Amino acid sequence: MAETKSDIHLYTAQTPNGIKVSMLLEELGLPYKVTAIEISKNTQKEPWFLEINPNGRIPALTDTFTDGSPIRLFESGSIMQYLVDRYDTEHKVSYPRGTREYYEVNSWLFWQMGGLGPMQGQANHFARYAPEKIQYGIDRYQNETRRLYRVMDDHLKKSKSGYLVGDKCTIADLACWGWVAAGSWAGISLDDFPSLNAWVDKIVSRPGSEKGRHVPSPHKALENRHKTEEELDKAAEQTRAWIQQSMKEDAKKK
Ligand SMILES: N[C@@H](CCC(=O)N[C@@H](CS)C(=O)NCC(=O)O)C(=O)O
Repeated sequence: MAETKSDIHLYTAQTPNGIKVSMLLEELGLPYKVTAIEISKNTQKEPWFLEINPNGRIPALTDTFTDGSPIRLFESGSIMQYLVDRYDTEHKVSYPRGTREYYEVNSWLFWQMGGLGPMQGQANHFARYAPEKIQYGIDRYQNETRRLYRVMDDHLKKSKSGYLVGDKCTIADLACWGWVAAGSWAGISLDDFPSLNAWVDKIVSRPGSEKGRHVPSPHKALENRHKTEEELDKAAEQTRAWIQQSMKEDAKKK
């Protein structure tokens, strides 16, 4: 794609899916505008937002496309692919299309989008947001998330660079990072996954990722590692109330 003047506008919130995109934008050193979406106020369900993302979830991104007209993007993985395709011409955090590494990055990116994110999201739901503790749901999703962490840990153990693909940090690492960093929120400790633990620190030590993780507000997930289950449950109270309310409203819609 031809390089044209960028006009990137990110609609986001402080969540694992949101910070993927701001971490990438900072890694690429791209200028961008940010609108913080208050998901607890359902701003993501307002008509103007649905025009950008019909699915009513963050992150979403708009830009001026190469043909000069607006483009609207949703789904964090697709946003990341767009940004590197169009702007990472020096392949700072991507590999050239058609190379072996390009497809390996895709494998991990899809693994995150189809596995890690949804499974850990459900672990969060059953462990923190369900109105009652349903042990079957908690076990099912925590065990599945733990299995996915083990897959990643085993892979990283063998990686010479300490990154998921090849010799550099890529969008595969950036897509997974916010989720793994928030493991304790889902009730999963990284103590059993030494390579994964080291990888979490390795990504934070990158100035771009470090800056991007604090968009649109400070990232606090790493601090949760030192909190007790009771403290985490207490911290989930407000979100739990919003999620329950939001689910009721969705269920009423035909
Ligand atoms: N697969 C989507 C998931 C997006 C998503 O679930 N976003 C959450 C925050 S992490 C959200 O907007 N939740 C608000 C809601 O469900 O209304 C992506 O990767 O972009």
